[in-house]
Amino acid sequence: MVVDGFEIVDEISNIEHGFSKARWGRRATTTVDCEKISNMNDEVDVLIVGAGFGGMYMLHKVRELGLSAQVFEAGDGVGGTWYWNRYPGARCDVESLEYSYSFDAELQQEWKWSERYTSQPEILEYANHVADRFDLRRDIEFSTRVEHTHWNEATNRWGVSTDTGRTCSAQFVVMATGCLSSANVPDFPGIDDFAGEVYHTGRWPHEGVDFAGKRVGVIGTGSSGIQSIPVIAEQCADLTVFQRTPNYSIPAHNGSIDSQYEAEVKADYAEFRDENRQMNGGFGARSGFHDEPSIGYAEEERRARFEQQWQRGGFAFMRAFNDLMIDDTSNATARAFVRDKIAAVVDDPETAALLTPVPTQVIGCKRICLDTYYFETYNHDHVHLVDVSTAPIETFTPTGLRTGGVEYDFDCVVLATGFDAMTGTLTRIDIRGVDDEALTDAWSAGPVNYLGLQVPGFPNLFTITGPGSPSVLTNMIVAIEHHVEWISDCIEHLAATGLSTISAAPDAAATWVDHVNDVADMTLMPTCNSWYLGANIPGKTRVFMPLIGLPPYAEKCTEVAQAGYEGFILA
Ligand code: NA7
Repeated sequence: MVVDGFEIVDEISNIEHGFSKARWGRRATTTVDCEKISNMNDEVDVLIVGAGFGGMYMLHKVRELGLSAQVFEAGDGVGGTWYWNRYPGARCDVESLEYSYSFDAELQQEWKWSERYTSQPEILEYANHVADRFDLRRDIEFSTRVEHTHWNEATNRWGVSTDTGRTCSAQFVVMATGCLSSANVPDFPGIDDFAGEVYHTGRWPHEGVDFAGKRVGVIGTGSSGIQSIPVIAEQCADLTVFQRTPNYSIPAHNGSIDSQYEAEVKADYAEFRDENRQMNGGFGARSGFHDEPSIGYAEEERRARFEQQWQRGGFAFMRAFNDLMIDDTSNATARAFVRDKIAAVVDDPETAALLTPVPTQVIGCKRICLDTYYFETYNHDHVHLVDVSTAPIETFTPTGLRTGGVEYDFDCVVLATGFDAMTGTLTRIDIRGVDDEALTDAWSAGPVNYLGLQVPGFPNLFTITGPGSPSVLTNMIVAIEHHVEWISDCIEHLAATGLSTISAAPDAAATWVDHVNDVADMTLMPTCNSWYLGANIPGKTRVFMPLIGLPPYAEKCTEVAQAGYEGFILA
């Protein structure tokens, strides 16, 4: 029986399931299946949303605490980001010996990566290995998307319902929903009329896509576009790339893993992990970081240093000097170097000019891309570049799309258009806290939070790598491990002290959001329209969401806990 939410409030408020009458009453437009609601009898200590790297480790830690846990995962397997982003060329931009769990010494010793920068299939294999090794699957319900998460003040518990009808009541909810998990599909007119195939890089079909003999359009030149374009170009008959903003990209110089280096790291993995945790982004301690400003270096010396880091590949380039993200003059020297590299690689000067960011575009302001023959790809005759910066895509047509008055025909179009980052997945769930406040209302002026871990008015709800924490500016697994361990210590503390709830104090959260933006303002990071600011989503409040600087952040979190969870309200 499906009825409107208003009509069933009395019925369901009598059921022990963690939802209050008032909460459902407010969701006047929601339809609820009564049979499913009446089956809501699962009770756990901790409900975890998402079975990516955050959710998997959280589950493991909750079990270690001796508590019960349930994970709901929308996909039919573990891996999160690496489950969904199966586009050709998908690869991690952090080196594999660093982009892996450190919490288990044996796990990190036994797993063998094949490449310096691991491909998506291998990371997914690793995620599955972890799930098997720690017997995680028995507490994960796959193909189950959480739709509602409501706080019940009477019981001090969360009620969670899903699209399958499976429901659960929990003392704690941990949102391990990932930072880049809600695909941004721009509202292109006519897209439904296009007769060909449309794929988003973040929702790639499991069976893959056969590009052989096809005319392909790719929209977007962020990391996903830059990784996939060279691979798609190898497979298809004709490729047209629609670029709104050119991007800086550094060659990854990927290859088989250097076995000597691997042996060195594994000989003292714990020390290697510690060194990386001391880095601003939690990675790259051994990538030639030069802890000096570029000021004072002669042009030739500076270029030699950039060249050395360019040859190392990847993010190492931005480690050439320590002031590249705080001093525009210094940053300008780095971007001039990359501009020259693009000009040297791309044969056609007009294409090279289009692919080159304008001189004022700060390098590193948007997350820098790592590529394998990206710029070289444009030297192939069957690869074309269309600038849509001044003439946006007007409309899709039944046979392709139109921009600048020109029609382009395709068999398929790839949207490499990114994500509603950091907040998108959370705000798409109907999350309601104290007084039935919706998270979307609490975050109408940006994601108010304390330490990126909690939102005022949403007790016992934690966000792993949430906005306000270093998250996407770090090696995500380092940030995830830090958060999971902090959250499990916190839950343990509550149990040990006989307390049942913790929630962020509003004043602490307000101060924290200011702090995150003050820190960002000391750098060049807020100078462009990046997804860190929410600037890629029309209408999204422009607030710098991640906190720059992992080591001071981790110290702050420790201090807060040691001071009896200062800034939180414990009850
Ligand atoms: P990104 O980095 O957000 O890139 C999205 C790209 O799509 C970017 O080039 C956008 O141009 C472009 N885009 C978005 N909307 C449109 C429209 N309407 N028309 C034309 N072009 C558009 O997402 P990715 O998936 O590549 O990477 C996300 C992160 O994943 C990355 O930073 C790594 O951390 C891993 P814009 O630059 O906004 O002008």
